[in-house]
Amino acid sequence: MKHNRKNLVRIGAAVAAGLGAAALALSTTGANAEEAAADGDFDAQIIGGRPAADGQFPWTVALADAADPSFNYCGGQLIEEDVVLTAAHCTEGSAAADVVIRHGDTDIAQTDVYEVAEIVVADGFDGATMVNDWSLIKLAEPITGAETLPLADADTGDWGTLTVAGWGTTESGSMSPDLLYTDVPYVSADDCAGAYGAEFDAATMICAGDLANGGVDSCQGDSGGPLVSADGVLVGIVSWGYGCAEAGNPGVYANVGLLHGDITAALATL
Ligand code: 4AZ
Repeated sequence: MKHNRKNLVRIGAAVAAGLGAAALALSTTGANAEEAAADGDFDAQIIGGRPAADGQFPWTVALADAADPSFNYCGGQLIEEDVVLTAAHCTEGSAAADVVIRHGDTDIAQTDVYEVAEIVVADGFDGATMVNDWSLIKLAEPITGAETLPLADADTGDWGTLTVAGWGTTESGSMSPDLLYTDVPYVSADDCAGAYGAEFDAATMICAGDLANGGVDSCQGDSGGPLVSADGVLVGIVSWGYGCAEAGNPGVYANVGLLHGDITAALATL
């Protein structure tokens, strides 16, 4: 499966156009399921994941359609009691009134629904290249007492084993009702450039996955969600990749350590 990134962009556009769940289902089962099955790696899809325990990812949220809050299409994380950090491609083209935030349980059906006051998409976000793939969502009211996730404030190089979580596509080819997570090894910028050439932008992106074997990865619907280090800081935001969990095609994430200054500057304007 080569251009999962196009599916992802198409979903963003569908959501923005208010097409909702039907468009997502079509796109996911169409391109992704068929191509993954053809690749013979369909059961590799949070892919390689396990159900999260209560309280394991307490700052995790989902973005959902305000017109149909049962339709969640991206992940995100609380970085303040009233601010979510997610992927720009998850919010581009959406007005605050189009989006709600779901939080408070690993079972998506049990999460509470929160209204959005404002969306700020990263300056310099490019939906064709996924450069600067981050945005901030200010909630209408804080989720008082909610845990927040600290941001990496520098790219320290080798992060070792990282963890990614989300309600996105699983081996069944559909979104997971339960929050899943998996461990993904850090992939160096050199190795990621080897995999993706100039499509990997070392100034704004970071990669993770089992480069040699595949089998563990984020996938469609996990976008915007967290890539966290063993010591509990946000290292990356789920962004794109060719396929999901394929050997040689690691997951690509917005590089929070490198984007930290831009993110905190935008945060100060909310
Ligand atoms: C997506 O389409 C997507 N394997 C997210 C993550 C990855 C690929 C695609 C990484 O939202």
